[in-house]
Amino acid sequence: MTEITAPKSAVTAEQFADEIREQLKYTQGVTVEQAKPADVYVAASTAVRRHLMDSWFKTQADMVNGNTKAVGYLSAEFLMGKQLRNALLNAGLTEQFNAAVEELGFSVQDVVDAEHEPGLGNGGLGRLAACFIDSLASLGVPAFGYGIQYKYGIFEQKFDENGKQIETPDYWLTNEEPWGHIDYNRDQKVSFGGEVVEENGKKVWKPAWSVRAVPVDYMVPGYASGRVNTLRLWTAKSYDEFDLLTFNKSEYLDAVKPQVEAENISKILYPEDSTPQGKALRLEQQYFFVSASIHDAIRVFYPGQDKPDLTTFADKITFQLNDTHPVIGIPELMRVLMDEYGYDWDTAWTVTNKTFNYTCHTLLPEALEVWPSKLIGELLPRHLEIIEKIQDQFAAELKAKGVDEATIKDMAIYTGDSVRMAYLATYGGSHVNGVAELHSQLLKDVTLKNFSDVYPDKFTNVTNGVTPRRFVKLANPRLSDLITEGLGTDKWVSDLELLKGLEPLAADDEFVKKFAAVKQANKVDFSNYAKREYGFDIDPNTMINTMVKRLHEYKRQALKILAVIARYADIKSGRIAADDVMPRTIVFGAKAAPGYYLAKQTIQLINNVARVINNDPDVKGKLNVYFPWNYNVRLAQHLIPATDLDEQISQAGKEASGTGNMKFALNGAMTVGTLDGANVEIRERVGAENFFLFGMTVDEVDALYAEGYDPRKYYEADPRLKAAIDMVADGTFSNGDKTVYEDLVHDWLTKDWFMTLADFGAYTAIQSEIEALYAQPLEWNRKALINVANSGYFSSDRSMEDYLERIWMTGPLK
Ligand code: GLG
Repeated sequence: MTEITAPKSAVTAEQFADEIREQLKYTQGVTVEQAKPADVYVAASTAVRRHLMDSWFKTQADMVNGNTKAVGYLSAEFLMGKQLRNALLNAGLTEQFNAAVEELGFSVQDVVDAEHEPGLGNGGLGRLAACFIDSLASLGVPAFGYGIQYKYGIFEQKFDENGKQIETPDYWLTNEEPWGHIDYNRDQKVSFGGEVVEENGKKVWKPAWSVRAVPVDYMVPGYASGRVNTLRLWTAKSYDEFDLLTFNKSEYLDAVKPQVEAENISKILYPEDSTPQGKALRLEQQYFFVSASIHDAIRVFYPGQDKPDLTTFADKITFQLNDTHPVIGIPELMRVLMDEYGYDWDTAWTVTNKTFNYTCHTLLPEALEVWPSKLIGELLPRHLEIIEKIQDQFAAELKAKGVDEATIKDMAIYTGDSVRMAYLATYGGSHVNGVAELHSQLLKDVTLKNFSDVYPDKFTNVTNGVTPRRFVKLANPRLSDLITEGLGTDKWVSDLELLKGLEPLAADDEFVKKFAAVKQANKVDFSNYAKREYGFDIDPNTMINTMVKRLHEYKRQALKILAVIARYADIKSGRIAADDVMPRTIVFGAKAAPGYYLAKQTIQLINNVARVINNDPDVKGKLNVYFPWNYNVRLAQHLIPATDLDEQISQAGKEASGTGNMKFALNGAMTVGTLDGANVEIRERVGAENFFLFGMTVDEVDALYAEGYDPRKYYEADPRLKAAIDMVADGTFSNGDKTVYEDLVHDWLTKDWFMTLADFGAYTAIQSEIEALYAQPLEWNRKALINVANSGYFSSDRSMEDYLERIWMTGPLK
């Protein structure tokens, strides 16, 4: 007997069809006959939302009336992915929806496809935020996600005829968007600029301009918890929409200028910040959403109170700073407490310090934000004063602790010229955490060493996780059914450690064969999807070998493509007979930051390697490379379940955690990877014999830097590496034009900052191990199944439990 615990609504398919009809008729004003799939999508989404409404109200009421501290997750990014399927799952309406849509004469696929994915994030950090709020709702923990409803999210990526990345705006809000509810009546005023004056011995900020922050609320339904939390994304509006006087002088564009300026704040995710205007806009965005969120929390938790007792604020809500973007919240809460509510400095500091915690997501020093003081002074003069005072207090505290002058200077939050947001966050909040064990250790040993020496108790680790709802249950229904069959229960969806129960089944050949059949069917599905969406002809009978993540030098897509080229050269030169080659399809997915030259060159190279190889009859069916453009959550959900081999090949000590690695392991892919980020913990859990490890360790990397790294040495010493780089240089992948990849080749041979060349030998050596195992499907799948069985730890539910226990000190609603 299989135990089924998934949510299931009592509503029948017929009733749900009626609800859709009613929405179509009374809200959207179309008949079923006139309706397009996009209309049905809106109607069905609205209908599901209605089913979640009571739980949403109850969760909010229990949160405010109960005594459970809430979590406010402050994040510049929430990379949510599509909403409809997830909402249906949590409302227990999936089957009813499928049947109802067909009854209405539509294809489920068409209706689901009508949803445009909100791309309100870049990559790992934004997707992590989305997983976390899903888990908090599923655990029944009261929480808000607070961020920005960007009008344009991450750019839509296309490739031109030369394989270059083209960025186009992502108009995700052009059609009706049924999930976000804009609430004009709960707006907040956010001010900028101006000056600080003294009035009756008190500092008073006289801002020069203000924007109206209007919340757009997204429901965050929990799985089987009966709870629905809120993702509150702020949109910027102007107080003076339109200047009639100016307009009547026929200065039409000037008449809407204030509106345009205000709305720019929530216009786009990460505006280009190489110009001073761009920098200012980013800081405006950060302050905008953080200030609105702090005031919102006061409104929510002290309803109707003119003189709330904000000394209890940290008992009502704890704010998690997702990276440095929201760190301006620290001086903002100080300002609110002192200037708006009249508390003294010390009281304000105690409350602020207790309220905030900081998660660092990087080890690259350039990714820790530093703002010019001048800019802060212009936009937020009162905050700069507060930061200066925080610095004075901090320096005095360090001195009292016996820290020497030079170290105090090193640790400065405010240096005179600039403000280091990571330092402000570390000092201003109660806890700092890294996102995987290795990363947290390196934060303590290197990046924030001085801080960890003085404040060791602040530092902790929480290893990242991913939500099993979206990334297994929704993305991989076949595997989900097999897991449920194997475990005799579907409880694993909310208690992922139960996957451990699959481990004995790895010894059962029949079960392993079923597992292999699931993978094969997923590969066929993906092949069809890739054909439909991209026109690719992917052979599902080849190994699907995937590398998907942002394009960055440290992640080393270059290592992968050089290995592909070397293999191509092997076949072309006859070093390996084509018949001896194990057929592989390599799939890349990656966006490069628009201003990141070498990353864009790498994209162009991958596309052109794909073009040359895929059109070469000598390697046909043996080696294929595909690069579906615009990698996003949707594509991830199709590709991850179909992948045999996943690449996590960053230089050791550079990838803070990685979360793709977790999604692949959970979906039964094998990983080839370095000892970096969460790879370390994945390997520990699944067993060294079930993970393809290669490459230098952090210590080896450091030693090589210290000794003086010369990439050319590796080029000269390894004929296969040399052949591959020479092919890039000689125009093989640029129609004979040797200039196209000149800069890339030059960088590899002279700098190679992330030691791609040094790891090339180890990386290509492990390929024979990989291919030997893949040639034994039963053994491969046995190991892949063991990966699934031991990846339960990487549920974001577990991450949330760790945060609750180590940092937030709160729990589920009673
Ligand atoms: C990061 C890191 C990733 C990490 C993710 C979530 O680069 O290694 O998995 O955050 O913590 N800046 C990022 O996107």
